[in-house]
Amino acid sequence: MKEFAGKISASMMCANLANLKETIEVFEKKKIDYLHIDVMDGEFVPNLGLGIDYIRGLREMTSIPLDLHLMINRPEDKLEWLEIHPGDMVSVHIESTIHVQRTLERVKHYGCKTMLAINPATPIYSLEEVLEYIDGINMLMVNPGFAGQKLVQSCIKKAERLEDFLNKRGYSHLLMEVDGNISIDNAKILRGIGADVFVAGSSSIFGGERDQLEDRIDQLYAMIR
Ligand code: S6P
Ligand code: MG
Repeated sequence: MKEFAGKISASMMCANLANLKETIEVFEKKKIDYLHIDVMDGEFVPNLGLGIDYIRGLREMTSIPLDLHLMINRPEDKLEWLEIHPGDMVSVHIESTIHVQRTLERVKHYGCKTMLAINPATPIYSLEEVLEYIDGINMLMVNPGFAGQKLVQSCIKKAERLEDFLNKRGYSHLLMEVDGNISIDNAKILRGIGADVFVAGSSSIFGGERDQLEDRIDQLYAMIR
């Protein structure tokens, strides 16, 4: 178990646009740590997702930092479109570019947290040569592209192996973010393993009626702190 409090990154692709402002007000009241923005290009994943104008609009509504999850090919060419802030977190996928180390250096240049995302089938040993360039790993617990999927069961054991891998190499300080089907139960298991940042979507905070949002946030925080 980590010594610091687990963080919630609220998955904005699960938020209803019709009442976005109220949702953000609840997030501010509850001190949600990050807004998770799934940026998708229809190439790296079979879906299109939250883009530049949406990000700009959110920045006008709130100063909650963004957790930009880039599910796009060749992210290194598109970073400057995103107007990244120093307090943000940015995940690039190891599978999305040939030039992973170069891309991580470019992300770091913005002063944000530099995260490397890995798909369920990507082996942990592929992180070996880039540990010194990152602030954390975003472990996909589903094959990315869609909300509402079921966790790939082998990813729980993989999270255990990742924690062990980092500890053995002296990198236990790196953040472990978990993304996909993070229900209250899965959050509890993953917190026990050592996860730090929990992407909260339809499996947790957005799973019920609108008036349950605050309660659901409280339940999730209770599980990860
Ligand atoms: C998946 C994406 C995620 C989803 C999240 C939604 O492609 O990277 O960030 O937004 O999985 O949450 P849930 O609880 O519906 O899986
Ligand atoms: Mg995501």
